[in-house]
Amino acid sequence: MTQLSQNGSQLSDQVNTILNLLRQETELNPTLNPSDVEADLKKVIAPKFYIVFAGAFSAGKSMLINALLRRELLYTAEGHATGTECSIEYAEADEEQVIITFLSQTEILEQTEVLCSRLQLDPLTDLDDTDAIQSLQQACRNIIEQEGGEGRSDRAKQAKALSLLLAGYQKNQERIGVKENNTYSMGEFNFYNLTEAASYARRGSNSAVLKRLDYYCHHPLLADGNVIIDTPGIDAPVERDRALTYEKIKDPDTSAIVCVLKPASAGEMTTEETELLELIQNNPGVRDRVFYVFNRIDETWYNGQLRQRLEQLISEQFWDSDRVYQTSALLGFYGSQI
Ligand SMILES: Nc1nc2c(ncn2[C@@H]2O[C@H](COP(=O)(O)OP(=O)(O)OP(=O)(O)O)[C@@H](O)[C@H]2O)c(=O)[nH]1
Ligand SMILES: [Mg+2]
Repeated sequence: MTQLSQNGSQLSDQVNTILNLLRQETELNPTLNPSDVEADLKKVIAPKFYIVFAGAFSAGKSMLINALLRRELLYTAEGHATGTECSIEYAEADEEQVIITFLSQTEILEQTEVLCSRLQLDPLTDLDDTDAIQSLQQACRNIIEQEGGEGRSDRAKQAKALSLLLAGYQKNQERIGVKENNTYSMGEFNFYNLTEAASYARRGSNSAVLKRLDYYCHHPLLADGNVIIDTPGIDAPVERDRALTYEKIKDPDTSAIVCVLKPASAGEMTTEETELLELIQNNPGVRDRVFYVFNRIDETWYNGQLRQRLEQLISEQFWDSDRVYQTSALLGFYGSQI
């Protein structure tokens, strides 16, 4: 390990010397971009292994991560819980931290535009126009009422998403940059620990205006460059969430995907889960890096019918995979706390 880091620091010194020379003599190689070289160098001397947890809402992605880290870090709840991408990297025990990144005003306006056009509402042109925001909020309430509740139809879900986005902007206005993605440390929020930040970012109006959360957490599992990525459910009410997970799955930097599935609790795959599996199975670059985790297995212990349906599903659809696991994140987590 010492030998490796010595070699790494020598390599880094040498590459930086060459980069400095190149910066002085730009004519030598005008096509070389020093920041690309620096990024490549970082990958060589301190490689990161990105492990993405993906799946439907309430499958137990966040609970499984909490169980693995043996602490109550991420926010978990029935219903849609995780509202934004969370990455978890290693930190020394006294250097734990969370960095919270906000969307910019431009990105928020783009999202309101998309939602207004789907809902056939007049678009918002200025985020500081409080009258226009109030009338949009009223329009959202009317749509949700007409549709019979928040989760009753796509239209109601979109109205809810728009309403949360507008409320999130008004609540966090002073933190949001015009074009920049402003970042804040947990100290700037007066959070005492990582869990308080996780709770602030749970799905709701705050998460609607967040771009990502970066946790720096002390746990041996994260040492040596392992980075865990928690994602919102692929069937979350905000469409950008599914796009985000799909992008992560296709990203060549992703080392492994933990696909957390919930048929043990639901009895069958949802449409979104089937789509996710098809995406993975039709993509040979990804297929070999996937682990299928059937979570909530405890729910089948006292329900013979659920047990039978799960066994049938696994034997029919996953017979050719040797990376199928059955687990209970809930029991794993509580077990770790004893
Ligand atoms: N019975 C049982 N409940 C579980 C298990 N794992 C998670 N849960 C519960 O299921 C609910 C959802 O868990 P989460 O970890 O928030 O699920 P998620 O996949 O992160 O959901 P989103 O963040 O909404 O995408 C929580 O109330 C958990 O306590 C399990 O193995 N068994
Ligand atoms: Mg979650």
